[in-house]
Amino acid sequence: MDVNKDEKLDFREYISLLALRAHGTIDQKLAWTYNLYDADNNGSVTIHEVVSLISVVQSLSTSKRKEFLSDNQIKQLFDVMDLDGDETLSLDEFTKGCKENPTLMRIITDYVQ
Ligand SMILES: [Ca+2]
Ligand SMILES: [Ca+2]
Repeated sequence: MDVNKDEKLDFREYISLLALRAHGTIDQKLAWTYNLYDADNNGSVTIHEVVSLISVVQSLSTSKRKEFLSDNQIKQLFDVMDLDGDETLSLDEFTKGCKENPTLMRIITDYVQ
């Protein structure tokens, strides 16, 4: 995954992804995934960032195993995770939301499983 936003997966990113997949804890994986969702790196994740990342992942996906979500379903999941209702997800909300919802966790962390 393209951590440094240069639109290609460089060797270092690839190695860190492999290491994470092999040795990362759930919290590390979720923190890494959260950074991926935070496209503008401002430390919070908006519904637009979630929708755009999930659509990219879904459009790239060729696997039948992956689940496809409509924008509306994504919005519902987002609202469930947004505990304080400020329309953005903090890392804490993101981590909690994923842990409490195994289906969501599977969709959201699919790249790091
Ligand atoms: Ca952001
Ligand atoms: Ca929030």
